[in-house]
Amino acid sequence: MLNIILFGPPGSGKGTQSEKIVEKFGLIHLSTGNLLRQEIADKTPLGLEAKNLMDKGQLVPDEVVVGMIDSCLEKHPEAKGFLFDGFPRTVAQAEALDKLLALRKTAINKVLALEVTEEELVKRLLLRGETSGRSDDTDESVIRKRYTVYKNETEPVADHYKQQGKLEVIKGEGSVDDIFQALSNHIEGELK
Ligand code: B4P
Repeated sequence: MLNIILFGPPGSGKGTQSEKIVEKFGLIHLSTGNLLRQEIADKTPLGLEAKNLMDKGQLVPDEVVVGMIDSCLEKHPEAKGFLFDGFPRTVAQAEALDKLLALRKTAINKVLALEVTEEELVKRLLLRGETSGRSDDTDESVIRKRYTVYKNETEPVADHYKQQGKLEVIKGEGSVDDIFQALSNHIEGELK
């Protein structure tokens, strides 16, 4: 099995690159952001709780997203591997993921971290907000709040996997194709 985490701040290109990676390598795409937006679109109680937090740039509680990931893993017992996008976002989520994978006799192979400056992230997300209809992309103060949450709560996840010798940092600025090539090279390295 090949399990990859695509890591990086909001707007770093995780969603963009994930689509290309899953197509090339035949992995199952698990994006907690997409799963939560689906709950919101379906107007479930979980979706209503999530929307309130997401609109403020805050994280959804760990147990909620871990539960979503657990049931997705359960649905794909024959998967060749998974691409985790936007998850884990806290050290507690990373520890829970490591346990969920260990129960299935597998583990994370690599964490590919996209590095992008704060100014570039804000620019990209405001631009996306003009057309995406995402309420968390239209207000600059919410975007900056998401970046602060990333620095405080999510960045320590990189250290968690660095200690396991699994972290690779990749420049997330430049053309989508060049970044995809760099990510693909790392994934191919895992297949050898
Ligand atoms: P996500 O859906 O994960 O949102 P994101 O981080 O904003 O998106 P992403 O990083 O994938 O966007 P992309 O770069 O592709 O999360 C949204 C919210 O959900 C969170 O704030 C949180 O509230 C909640 N949530 C999600 N997961 C959670 C978890 N595990 N725990 C708790 N809460 C959770 O795209 C950005 C823009 O950049 C696009 O317009 C794209 O076209 C552009 N772009 C991409 N690559 C580019 C490049 N190379 N050059 C120029 N522009 C580029």
